[in-house]
Amino acid sequence: MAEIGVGLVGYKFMGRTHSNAYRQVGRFFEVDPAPRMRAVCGRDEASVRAAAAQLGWEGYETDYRALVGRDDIGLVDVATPGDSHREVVLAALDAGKHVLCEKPLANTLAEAREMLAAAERAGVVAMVNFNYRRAPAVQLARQLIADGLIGEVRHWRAVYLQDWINDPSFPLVWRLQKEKAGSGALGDIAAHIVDLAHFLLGPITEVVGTLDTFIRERPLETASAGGAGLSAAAGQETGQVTVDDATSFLARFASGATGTFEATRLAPGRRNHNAFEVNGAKGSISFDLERMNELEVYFEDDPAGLQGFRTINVTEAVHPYAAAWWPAGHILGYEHTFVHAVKDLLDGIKAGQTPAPTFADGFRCQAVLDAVERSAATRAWTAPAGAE
Ligand code: SOE
Repeated sequence: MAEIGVGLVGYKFMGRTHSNAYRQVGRFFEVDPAPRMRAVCGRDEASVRAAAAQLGWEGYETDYRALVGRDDIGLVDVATPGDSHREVVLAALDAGKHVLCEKPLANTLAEAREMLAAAERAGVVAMVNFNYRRAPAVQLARQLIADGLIGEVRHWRAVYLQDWINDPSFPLVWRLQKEKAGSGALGDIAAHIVDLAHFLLGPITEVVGTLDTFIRERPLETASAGGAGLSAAAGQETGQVTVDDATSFLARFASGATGTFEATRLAPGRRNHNAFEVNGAKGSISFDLERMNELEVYFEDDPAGLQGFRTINVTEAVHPYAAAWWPAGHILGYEHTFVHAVKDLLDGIKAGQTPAPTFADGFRCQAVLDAVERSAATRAWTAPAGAE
């Protein structure tokens, strides 16, 4: 069996989900090449050494340039904050490596355009990890829509609601700083529902939206506060939040459908509520990530008196990815979406064809985010820019 050396840049939340995916994928799927977990990379040597041992990497690097230069690494996985996606991805592409880059592709449209052009020149596999496409229920939703089971699609309605920064004493972490994160809820979680909209309904042609920041000042993050999520010490220095807490926008699709999007990280009780509903002429489909194994469907053609939303438990062997895991009803979780993404990535490397979402898909998402930002400033309907 062929192997491909993997180098992972970043070892926090996304680094852990990706590491788990590389460890698990060959145990549940036929993969060729199989991933060889060569090295994880991070600037702090003590932390990245510990992460390598904990997450199953053979070694570690403290400079991404050393990682991308290694002959025993053929795939570079970028799981860092958005402000380093461009430099690491360009270095990996320049070294002729295949690339998996976490979402969103970049912090700005200009960066995304440059990364897309570099990927096209490099002629390698270059994929963006919008992992929710690979929930079996989302894959089933796409099949139902593509097969015409709900007829002409008229409405897309999606929310992505979290509450992890609702406490004003939550410190000013990197996701709340524009120079590191690029944007707030817009690029972090609205990006997911934009990508899902593209996946299920196709291109978005114009948007009009708002961006709001409710908590504008937060305590600086210090070691004494125990890190992110713990109340800062009294009298601690504060800093300005420079990104949006929330965004809402309307969209028109090339298909003629209309869409509404809302994303916020200040919705108390909503831990990771990524949900969408699609209404067609002959039926509706509804998905909620917090009930990831279920898909709610409604078909107009059901017999009168028996019409109503029904819940499909998307764990049958006939459902996407499900046969690799457990018997029907033994449900999957968030981490399995990353295993599915890595499985498809490895298949793509074998075939010499980048699986969706490609960098072009990542650029298309970034263009919608950019259009929302511009429309929030002008209060006007705004078309996403093209790649040229
Ligand atoms: C934080 O909002 C976050 O970790 C996102 O960055 C991820 O993309 C999402 O899957 C879970 O929430």
